[in-house]
Amino acid sequence: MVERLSAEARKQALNGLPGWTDTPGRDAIARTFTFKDFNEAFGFMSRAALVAEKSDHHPEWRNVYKTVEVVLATHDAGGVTSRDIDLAKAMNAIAKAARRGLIRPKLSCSRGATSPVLRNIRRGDLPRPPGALAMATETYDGI
Ligand code: H2B
Repeated sequence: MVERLSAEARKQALNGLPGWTDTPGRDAIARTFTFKDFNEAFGFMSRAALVAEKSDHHPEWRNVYKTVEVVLATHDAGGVTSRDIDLAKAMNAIAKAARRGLIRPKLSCSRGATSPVLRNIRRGDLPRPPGALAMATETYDGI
């Protein structure tokens, strides 16, 4: 099991992590990311989610429009460990790429406009068998 960092080691690690701070009243670190719009924020979250799942280390986070508030702690250890520092570093790198427009959901369109892809999809183009939504929900519940 991975060990909690000492106060000194955590301080040192935070020095190399722009934007991240201690969380008052809790052994955890936090950062609020702000992006250009929802698309950019969600692109960041999608990519970060893949890293989190792959490393079996998951963030506590909250998204409102273009901001993503992240708190990292290792629940099994009851505090901040090297796993949180690694994920924080990855998130900073992903946020940089997202801001440079390198990570965006594919079907993006500016607010109020319709993308060429969506404009060309007509009612009835997409197959929608009866019960498709229920089936999708069941699949997700099963994961
Ligand atoms: N994420 C975080 N942040 N802390 C953990 O202790 C943790 C986790 N534990 N993701 C993992 C999952 C554990 O529950 C599974 C069983 O490996």
